[in-house]
Amino acid sequence: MLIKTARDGFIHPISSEITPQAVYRSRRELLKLMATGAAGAALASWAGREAWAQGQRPGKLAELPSTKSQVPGAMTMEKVTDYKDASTYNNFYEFGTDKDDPAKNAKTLKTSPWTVEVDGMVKKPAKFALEDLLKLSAQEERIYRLRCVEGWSMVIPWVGYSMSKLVERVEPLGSAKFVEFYTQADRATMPGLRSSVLDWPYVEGLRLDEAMHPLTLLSFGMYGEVLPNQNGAPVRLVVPWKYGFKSAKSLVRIRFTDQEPKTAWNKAAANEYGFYSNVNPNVDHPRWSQATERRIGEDGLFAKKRKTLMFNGYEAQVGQLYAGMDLKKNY
Ligand SMILES: Nc1nc2c(c(=O)[nH]1)N[C@H]1C(S)=C(S)[C@@H](COP(=O)(O)O)O[C@H]1N2
Ligand SMILES: [Mo]
Repeated sequence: MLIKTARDGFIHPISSEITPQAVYRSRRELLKLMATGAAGAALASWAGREAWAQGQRPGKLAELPSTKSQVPGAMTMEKVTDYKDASTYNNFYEFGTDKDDPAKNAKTLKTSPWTVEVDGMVKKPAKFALEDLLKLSAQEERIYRLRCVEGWSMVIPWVGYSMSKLVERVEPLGSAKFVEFYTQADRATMPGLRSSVLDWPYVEGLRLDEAMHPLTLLSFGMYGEVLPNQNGAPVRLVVPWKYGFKSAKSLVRIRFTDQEPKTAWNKAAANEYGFYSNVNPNVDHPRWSQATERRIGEDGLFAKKRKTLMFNGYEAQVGQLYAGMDLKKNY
């Protein structure tokens, strides 16, 4: 659903996921829930993994072989979201603002030939053909949670390699402090560009140390196959400890800079979407709580909302990046 804010006429999504402030359960009840939830989730996880790990790829797109990642924190044991859900419930505003728009409309995205330009404050700027980018480092499988700022989450087996591999290749200058990610903006094939809901192209950014973190994934596939168009083909970012919108889809340019990038969502509503956008249950969005989330696929009548975890559960791996920072200010 979309609403127009009176303040500035921008249109912002109001998802049906968003509920008033969570009502907290008693500590005892919570512990009980966690105990049963953990046991159930572990069993379901094995069932879910088995299904597609035993060669039962979705079978829709080209296979993208990979080996299991050894990066700490890269393989959550949680139940994998069904491919059907992961490929039909999407945010990709270039193809419309409804969750089912990208799956319906992204067929027009032309993913070949594709090049990614890497420039700015680097010793070795380069234009990579997709084929070369694919081979730059070994493809790994990573099972990451991805949580949308709207309050839903999924668990997806991505295929790709650490963004740091690409960063090392182009050799950033000492002056580079940030990385800016530009995505495809083609009016001929992306009907969503007719709307001024965002300032196109969709731009995202990371601090250089965030981009270098081993969990930051340059992704070319999911569920053992190349990315479906609606999930950001042919190459996207996946930053699992940040809200979903930081994971820019269909990348065409990566630029190193000494200035904090002006990102698409920050430009649209600076008080709602900050540069950092780390998943944080203690810092509410100005219009809704971020304390809980709904896991896509768990929508039965009795499905309980899950507690959102600090840094989306990746605190042990990434907490250090933000030591000493006020995360309420740097939202
Ligand atoms: N280019 C582009 N990238 C984007 C978006 C977008 O609208 N355009 N939406 C973001 C948001 S809000 C989310 S939650 C994730 C969704 O990724 P998924 O559809 O693969 O789950 O993509 C992010 N990347
Ligand atoms: Mo999102």
